[in-house]
Amino acid sequence: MIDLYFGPTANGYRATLAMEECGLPYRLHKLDLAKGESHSPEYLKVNPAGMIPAIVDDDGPGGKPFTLTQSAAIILYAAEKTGRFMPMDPVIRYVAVQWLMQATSDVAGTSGALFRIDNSIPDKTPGNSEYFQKRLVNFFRDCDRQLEGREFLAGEISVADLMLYPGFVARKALLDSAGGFANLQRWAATMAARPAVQRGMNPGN
Ligand SMILES: N[C@@H](CCC(=O)N[C@@H](CS)C(=O)NCC(=O)O)C(=O)O
Repeated sequence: MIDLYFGPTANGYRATLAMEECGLPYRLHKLDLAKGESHSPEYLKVNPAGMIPAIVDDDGPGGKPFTLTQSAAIILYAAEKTGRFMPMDPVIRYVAVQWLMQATSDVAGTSGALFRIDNSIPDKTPGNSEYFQKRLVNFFRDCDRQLEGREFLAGEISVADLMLYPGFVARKALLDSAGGFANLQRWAATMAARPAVQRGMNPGN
């Protein structure tokens, strides 16, 4: 059984999506990030960085308990543990890895920076939020281009789609107002129709 430490953010949903899509049984531990629960002494024993998501698999590699953090690492772990979402063809596999990295470093990294600028940073310099919004929209345009003529980022569904989808949902309003994104919107509708995605985006219900 996997213990999953979660908060209702894109990174949290990436982990629940991975568990649901891979069919891995898990116990959900909801942390209230606003109350600082990810910095409690008990949780810091799980992830000393004080962030969600994290998993503790009591049947990890070699049958031993294993703790893992970072949403992309959790997606890869779930995929490899179950033999799903990592395409077998070496070319398709590395296309999936490329778009997993794009969703992680470009999309999630910029979305996280934008969240900090809008909500946390004490210096409210005008133009900073718009700068990161434009940058984020451009990264989503790269995804939209990749999805032209493809059902999923690597052609077949993969770890890359699991990483990108919660980021898309979190920034849907921004993308709707920017306009365009026909391929990305069609892909998102396909993802949203998957029962495991629906469970992953609404965990514990
Ligand atoms: N790169 C990490 C980012 C994790 C992260 O930023 N977690 C946030 C919520 S989305 C968090 O736990 N923040 C609590 C804090 O910083 O106090 C991942 O992909 O898992």
